[in-house]
Amino acid sequence: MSNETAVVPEGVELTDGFNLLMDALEMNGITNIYGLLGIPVTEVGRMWQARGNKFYSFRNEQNAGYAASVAGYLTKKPGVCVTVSAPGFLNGLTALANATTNCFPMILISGSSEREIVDLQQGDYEEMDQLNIARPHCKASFRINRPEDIGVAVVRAVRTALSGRPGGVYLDIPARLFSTVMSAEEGKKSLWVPVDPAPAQLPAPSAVKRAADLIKNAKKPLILFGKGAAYAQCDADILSFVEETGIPFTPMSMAKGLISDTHPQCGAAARSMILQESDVVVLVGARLNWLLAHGKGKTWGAAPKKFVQIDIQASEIDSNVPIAAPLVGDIESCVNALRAELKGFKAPAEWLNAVSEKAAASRAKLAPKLSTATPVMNYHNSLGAIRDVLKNYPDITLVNEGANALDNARMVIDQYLPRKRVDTGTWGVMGIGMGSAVAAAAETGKPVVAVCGDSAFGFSGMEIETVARYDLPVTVIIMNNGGIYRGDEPSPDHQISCMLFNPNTRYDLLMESVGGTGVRVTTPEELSKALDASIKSGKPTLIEAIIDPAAGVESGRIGNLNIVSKVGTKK
Ligand code: OXK
Ligand code: ADP
Ligand code: MG
Repeated sequence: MSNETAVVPEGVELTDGFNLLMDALEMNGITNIYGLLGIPVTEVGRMWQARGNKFYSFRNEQNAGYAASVAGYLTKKPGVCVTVSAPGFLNGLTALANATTNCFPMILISGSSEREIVDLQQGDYEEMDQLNIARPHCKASFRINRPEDIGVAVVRAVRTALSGRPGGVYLDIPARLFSTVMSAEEGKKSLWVPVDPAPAQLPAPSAVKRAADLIKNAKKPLILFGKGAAYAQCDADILSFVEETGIPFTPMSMAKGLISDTHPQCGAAARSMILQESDVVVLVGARLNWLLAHGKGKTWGAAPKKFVQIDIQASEIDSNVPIAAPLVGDIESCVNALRAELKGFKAPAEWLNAVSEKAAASRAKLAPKLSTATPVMNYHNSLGAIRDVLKNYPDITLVNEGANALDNARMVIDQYLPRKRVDTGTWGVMGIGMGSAVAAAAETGKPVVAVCGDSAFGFSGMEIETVARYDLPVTVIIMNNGGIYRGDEPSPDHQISCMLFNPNTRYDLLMESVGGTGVRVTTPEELSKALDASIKSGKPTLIEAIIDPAAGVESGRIGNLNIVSKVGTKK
């Protein structure tokens, strides 16, 4: 049988699959594992903890997986999630696919049923061909059949997750392997740490010159940062690039704070104008996908546009529109090469002034809405209150999900430091809230505030028990408008509208029931007070903010994607 190993002579010190896996993960610098335990991986959790490491135990694997992926994004090390077989694996797979889509390094490790039964489809406990099901949803899917291969498998998983474009890796471990023994000495020899698992990739000098020439000739250049730039952790180089060139910049949502939203060159509040009027756009770790209207159409205006694109993935270039100057390499190397080539260059001051003026005008226009009370709280004044409190805590991580709760918070809440915003990402996925909050608290050791729509929260709501159990400094704010998009949709006869939830749900009491603090607020003042107290307490808290059911708009800012024919809804 393929997974049997050599017979070990009597008296030789032994190790087993469980221990080798842990040795390999520890050697590779993993300290936190996120997961949900059961047959056949239960001992992974116990043994990991007994070794003095942290195991964050969740209520659903999907949330554990999101946590692992966010840990990967925040730390530039693969986040590890452990699940049981078939259903547990499938729950975790959603998060692995999401990690891969978002370019977050993550390793999903699942126990699996015995190969000989799975392969003949003879009906094992939680039988599933996990190895092949995972394959299209991640960068690589590996199965380990022999204990002496655990070392090489972990090394390959780490290198694959981190190198080039980061992403997810699946490691399949058949149940029997965990308890298969081998000589401890041979086992030790089978483990190693990869040298330089995320190698720098330098751009060709000719490509750098091509990009620099384009930028030098631009009248209205723009730098657009994506979460790849935040992930790259070369924050000081990026700030220097912006300040030396005097080019205005705007962040994609998770790149907010890579350079402070209050920086004088930040054009986030002039977004439409800069996308439309710019002539040369330097994309730094941002894809021209749906979030950027695929680089074309009215979002980008009539002015002819040339793109410089910095990305580690060569096949990303020209994905949607022609890229005039591709710069393929890692962001740190590319940005520094460009800086050297652009020495002495300054973008036209009148362009930066025009952008600053427009941004200042937009901010001034928004300001009164953020501070004006209304009979029932709305997104603007509640988020205005949150923004003002968070100004005093620039190093909290903001987690954000929902539709209106997402779009409005992205617009209203300034970010000041890199990698302090985690949101629904490339897929616009709901349910990342609690997993992300746990990971951010665990990995940064600092407070976290999660602003969630009431619908979005529901996807991972039970994890407030996880937040409370680990006593994490997490404040969850639920923007409760009683429904998806809005809470005032009329219901058909004898039915409840499919877009509504029970408006009397007491989310605050849910938190109380799991041992945290629950607060219900109806005014911006109450919200400010509760949020400030919660952050200061460092204790698990849920603030239920009652929002006007009529406050939201259909699909938030992406209503254009929600296509309905002229025929309309049949009554
Ligand atoms: C930005 N703006 C500001 C400020 N910041 N005004 C004043 N003050 C400040 N500080 C302005 C900015 O200039 C824009 O106005 C506007 O606010 C919106 O900005 P922004 O950055 O949010 O831009 P926009 O157009 O919404 O960006 C497009 C987008 C974004 C696709 C990148 O919408 C996005 O990230 N969406 C993710 C949506 C998502 O994933 N939803 C989950 C799906 S919910 P103008 O005037 O300059 O344009 C779901 O599942 O189904 O519905 C479902
Ligand atoms: P956003 O959603 O913020 O626009 P995307 O996820 O679309 O960001 O894009 C991130 C891009 O960054 C991906 O194309 C990815 O290949 C790239 N990337 C990630 N890490 C690096 C890195 N270290 N160097 C270069 N490019 C990177
Ligand atoms: Mg809602």
